[in-house]
Amino acid sequence: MRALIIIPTFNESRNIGVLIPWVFEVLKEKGVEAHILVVDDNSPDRTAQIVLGLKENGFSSRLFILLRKRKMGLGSAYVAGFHWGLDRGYHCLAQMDADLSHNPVYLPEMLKKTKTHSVVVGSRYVPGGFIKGWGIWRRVISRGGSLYAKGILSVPIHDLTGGYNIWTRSTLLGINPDTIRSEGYAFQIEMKYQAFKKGFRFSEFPIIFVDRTQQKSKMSKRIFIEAIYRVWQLRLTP
Ligand SMILES: Nc1nc2c(ncn2[C@@H]2O[C@H](COP(=O)(O)OP(=O)(O)O)[C@@H](O)[C@H]2O)c(=O)[nH]1
Ligand SMILES: [Mg+2]
Repeated sequence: MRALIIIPTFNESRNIGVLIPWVFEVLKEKGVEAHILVVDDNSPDRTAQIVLGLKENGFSSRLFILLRKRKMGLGSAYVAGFHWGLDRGYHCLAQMDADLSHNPVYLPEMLKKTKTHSVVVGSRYVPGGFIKGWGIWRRVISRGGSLYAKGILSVPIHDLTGGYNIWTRSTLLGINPDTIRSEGYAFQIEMKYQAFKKGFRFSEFPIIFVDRTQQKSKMSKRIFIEAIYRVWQLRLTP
């Protein structure tokens, strides 16, 4: 199986150097072969230089970086990453955050599930799933956001806003990522909704999500508001 793990970064210099070797270590332990693509938006904290340093020091054939000129949003970073992977023939395309919230230990099992499912969702909101370290407001926004989107869009997926997911190649080709309009967190909702509408099979895999301890979240009021109206836009678009 040829798998690509896509990690979008903006100012993750204190996280990315820990995450990349950790991912490769977990994969090696379980005998899974996968590559990593970092999509960096010219982070001022020199995240890209750290990735390039790792590439030169042992990971040259397995680690890749897509450099973009400026911060263009999470959604477009993923779309660029998906194209990069589809063009190169990967069969499974995973997405995960750089900030160590998404524990790589789940990757081998999640990848295995793509043999029987088109989309594997790392889920905080199924039995066994959990959030560590978030205050009440962040919990309410995330849980409320998933329930809000789930209710309006009538989809049976519990974690619609999460960003730790794996897509099979045929699912991505079926959705066509170019048609996704959301820029921020709504991107996760929109992708899952389009896959559900097209009849792709989902598996929700319980994950323990741990809040970042280094550097800042890029969640903003604008991104939050986008998610609120996008859900209605999706519902009202035939
Ligand atoms: N390339 C790129 N990555 C981004 C952008 N915005 C956020 N990210 C990355 O997307 C991931 C999720 O963002 P984060 O701020 O942790 O979101 P939160 O977990 O919801 O607070 C992290 O790896 C960020 O570095 C962006 O505009 N461009
Ligand atoms: Mg995060």
